[in-house]
Amino acid sequence: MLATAKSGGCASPSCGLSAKTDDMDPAIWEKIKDHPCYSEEAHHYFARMHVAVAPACNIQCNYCNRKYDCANESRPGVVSERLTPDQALRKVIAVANEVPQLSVLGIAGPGDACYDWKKTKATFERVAREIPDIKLCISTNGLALPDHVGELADMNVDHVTITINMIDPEVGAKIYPWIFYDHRRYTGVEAARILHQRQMLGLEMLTARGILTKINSVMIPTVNDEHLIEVNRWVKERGAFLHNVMPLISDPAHGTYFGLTGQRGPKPVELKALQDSLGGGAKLMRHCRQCRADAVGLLGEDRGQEFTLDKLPGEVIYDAGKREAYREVVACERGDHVAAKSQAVAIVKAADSGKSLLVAVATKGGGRVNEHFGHSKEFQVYEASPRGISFIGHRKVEQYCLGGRGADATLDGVIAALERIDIVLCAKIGDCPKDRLAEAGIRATDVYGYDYIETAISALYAAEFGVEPMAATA
Ligand code: CLF
Ligand code: SF4
Repeated sequence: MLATAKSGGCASPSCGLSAKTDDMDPAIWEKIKDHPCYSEEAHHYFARMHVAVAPACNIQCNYCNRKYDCANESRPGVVSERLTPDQALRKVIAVANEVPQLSVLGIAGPGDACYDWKKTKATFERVAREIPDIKLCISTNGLALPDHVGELADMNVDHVTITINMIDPEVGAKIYPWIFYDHRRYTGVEAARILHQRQMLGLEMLTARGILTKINSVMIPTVNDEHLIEVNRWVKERGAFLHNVMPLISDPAHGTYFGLTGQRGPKPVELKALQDSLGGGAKLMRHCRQCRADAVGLLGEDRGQEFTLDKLPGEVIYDAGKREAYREVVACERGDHVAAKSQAVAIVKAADSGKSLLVAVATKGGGRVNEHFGHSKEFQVYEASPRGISFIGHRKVEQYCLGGRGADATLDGVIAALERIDIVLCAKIGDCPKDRLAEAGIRATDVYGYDYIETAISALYAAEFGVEPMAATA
């Protein structure tokens, strides 16, 4: 069931261990342990789905074109179809029956989930009746949020994302040309000031009710990049649980104001530098995939096209069996993974080499090196250093090998995306791509195929810097 686990049964002494840190409140751990966005560890095991029930929006962002997904939570790309709450319920049940990893239902547009409130609420109520253990999650620009915090709490919505790009209305005026609030349209600094006040009020109300809040910020070079350090401080002071700084995606083809005026997005190295400088603020999320408003699956995979309305059965009845069985397997696998990870981190720290390694990993989930190089659509990037082993992001690529054949031009793109990576870990790689990577100064190996990612990295680090390697985890 867990494609990545090596056995079905569980006889492991570490079964039941978790990545909960000693200082984490158990109630908070309960809320995040299966949420792929709120827990980096959970994103190896659990999936989210978005239902595009909320098309209307009450503001204009300069990085958004209404024909495209909400940039609050999604990369630009048209939503395949908008759904009514009844259609959404049918889709959620169909996905829950087929995708046992499903743990979260999110509403992230394509407009604003709080502004298009009736549809958001109706969808959550229907789904919660049928699948009571699914986590409910929304994303909003915050303008209408304070009007609905009470109802969100009543519906047990434990996770809310607010996109906050500024705390200074002068900066905001460069991002938001207008808002529609209290039956009126506002523009310029006045619009940004109202939006800012409503965002802060909403955040404080959520914090007061114990609802976990994640702040998404779009990093826009020369507009709000340095300003996001201030934003980070403000949201932390108001109880934000996570801060997710995402790169602006800007392309003239998307028809957005920023795209058409040539505003560029940040380079990966600029994004990393900003994220690193936010070390002292709210906890940082680095594994966001800027998903579509109709995404389905593990973060980094999109199975949405398997579940379009025309492919859904006319009638669906929820079968809890698959999800329950999957959770039992994951509980075991995860315990093993946590134990292996802590051993791996100890080895890297003990090496005390003063060196770092940037490692790109081909994985299809489960926290293991378990994807072929040529089948990867993204690589997860880890840094091993005297501080331990950290997940620092991902690199999206075009799949190099299709139907058993690899295309040279695609491989060029993959190699370019792996710039500055020291070593690629994968389950299988052929001589041709390996040699081409080597020409670009990037090593690649499949020696650690199917090991836990951290176990593989620690063994690699040990081999690289002359310390005793740990045994591979079975
Ligand atoms: Fe969706 Fe957002 Fe909930 Fe996650 S996504 S509404 S918190 S369930 Fe996650 Fe996607 Fe990033 Fe959003 S990876 S864009 S942070
Ligand atoms: Fe677009 Fe979302 Fe901004 Fe509304 S809040 S304008 S839908 S990015």
